Amino acid sequence: HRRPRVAVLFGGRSSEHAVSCVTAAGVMGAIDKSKYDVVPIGIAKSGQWVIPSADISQWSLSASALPEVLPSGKTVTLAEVGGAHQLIVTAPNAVPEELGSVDVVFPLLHGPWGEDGTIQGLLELSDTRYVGAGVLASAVGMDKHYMKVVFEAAGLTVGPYVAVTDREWINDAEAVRKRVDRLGFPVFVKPARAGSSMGISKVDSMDDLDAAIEEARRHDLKLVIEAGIVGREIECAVLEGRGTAAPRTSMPGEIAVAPGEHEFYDFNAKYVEDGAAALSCPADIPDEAIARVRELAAAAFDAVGAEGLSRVDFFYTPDGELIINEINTMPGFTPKSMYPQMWAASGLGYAELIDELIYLALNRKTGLR
Ligand code: G1L
Repeated sequence: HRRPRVAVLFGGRSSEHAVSCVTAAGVMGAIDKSKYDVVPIGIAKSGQWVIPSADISQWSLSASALPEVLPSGKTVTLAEVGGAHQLIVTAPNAVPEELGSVDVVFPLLHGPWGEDGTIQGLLELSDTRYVGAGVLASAVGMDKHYMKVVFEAAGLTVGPYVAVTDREWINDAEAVRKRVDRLGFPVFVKPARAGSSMGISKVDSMDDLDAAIEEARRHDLKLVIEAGIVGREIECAVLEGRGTAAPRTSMPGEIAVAPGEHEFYDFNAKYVEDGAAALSCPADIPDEAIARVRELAAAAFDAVGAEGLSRVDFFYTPDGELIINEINTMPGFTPKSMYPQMWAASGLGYAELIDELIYLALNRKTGLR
């Protein structure tokens, strides 16, 4: 009875390569190695798949020393061996060696080519189990426009927004400006599909709209422009239930951004300046609001058809309304990140969380959807 083999897939071609490496180091450090046979698989910024040294100290770098995956000279491919798809490692000038069949993949990849469902599709095609959301939920979770469409259809309250396609902006920018004007200012201009907070700006007047749109368009030609919402930022961690049990929800947390520190909770606040944005969990809100956040978070998880885990973010307005901001099917996942911290505050530690995610992936019913 061999130990399940867990491949930790990390790095990638996105701007969040470094975040992924740091996260993989966290997971590699906490995963139970007496229970699992753990294989790290890196994707270099060039796109080449590499097997890094298993010594995580080599690639567990601080966020300021942005790492590249260390090439080992081996490349990894998905290939068919004896009728089954397997991950194959090839050393230069050598006969391809089987990495062995992998029982489950931990896909720690962000942004386009990672959390948009493409890696999940590759794993589906190769009949490989993986942790977390499937193709559709990953794609919906990546697209701030379709995410809102799905939330609205499920009866969740989303804030006022407009979606802007490349075609609309190029053909009739004035019509776009008019639609945005109806939202009132400030607005937040966001690429519809981009990792974390890339390309987002807060716009206080029409004078600054075009520049913000052009900035966001560097990341994605489809945009979402949202009305600014006055409210506290409340988040909730959701974990798929075992078997046919309902999704489990953590105690909600609140993002307390130090006044004047950040106009909004941006990439640096999340990943670099570790601590400029602090989580307070459980959030200091009334019990009935806590209960409602947890219900809505589970409803959002089900609305997009998520699996494994998701972090769901809300605005809690001064009149007690809960407006859903977004679902993140691949939340920050270092031991210090909000998702693991909310579970830690709810009694489930980082190592146990990883173990539970692997359990859910290994026991997922596959083949029928
Ligand atoms: F595999 C999980 F559990 F589904 C998973 C996958 C990806 C959890 C968390 C993440 N998060 C990330 O990959 C990232 C936010 C660190 C981007 Cl690199």
